[in-house]
Amino acid sequence: MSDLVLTTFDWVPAPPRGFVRDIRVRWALEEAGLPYRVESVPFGERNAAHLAHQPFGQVPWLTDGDLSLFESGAILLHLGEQYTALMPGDPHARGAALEWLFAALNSVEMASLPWAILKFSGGAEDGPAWKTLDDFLTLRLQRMEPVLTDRDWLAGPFSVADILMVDVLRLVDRFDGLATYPACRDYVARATARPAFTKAHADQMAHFAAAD
Ligand SMILES: N[C@@H](CCC(=O)N[C@@H](CS)C(=O)NCC(=O)O)C(=O)O
Repeated sequence: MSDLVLTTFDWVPAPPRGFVRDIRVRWALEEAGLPYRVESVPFGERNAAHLAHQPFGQVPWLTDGDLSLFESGAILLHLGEQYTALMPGDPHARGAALEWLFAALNSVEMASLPWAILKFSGGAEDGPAWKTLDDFLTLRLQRMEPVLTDRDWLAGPFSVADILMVDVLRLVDRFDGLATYPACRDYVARATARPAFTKAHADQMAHFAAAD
């Protein structure tokens, strides 16, 4: 195992705290019991060194020895490939974890993020654009609900697919968007009760609070 260093912002305003995507990486590292360090880049300035690691000037990225990886999905896939606590070894379960990892990022987050951004910004929720976004998310949640009714975790055992799907869904839950989807809500509650999530969340909150 190499030296693992997770980089996030030095500070963010209060609203996104607890939801900054470094939590996905923290959570995975905690689930696998891997030691890691956290480093910070300025929130207020995206310099060339930052862009060299994350070309969009975003966070997080993870360095694993001399390997530097951006995109939370790629980072979790990288960790999942090495640790069975994060990705099952059985080929069928592993295939399911891969499917759901991409489904979380490409099918559900694609619908949930524009919806959540509008909620965050306090944007108008009565115009045609809002209805389009709300309907798009509804289609995804209506499909997730029966999936999560008959299983605890997406791929059998808990995996990185759950970390990503839960992180995507809990942002919807933050704005009460899961009110009519009890299986989705229970799934988020079940996952966020895990000690690894609790620690990851507390550590992220403490990290940003330390810079206030
Ligand atoms: N697809 C990227 C998204 C990363 C992302 O949106 N990061 C946010 C923090 S949660 C960020 O850096 N926002 C600042 C910005 O976009 O300038 C991932 O999953 O890693």
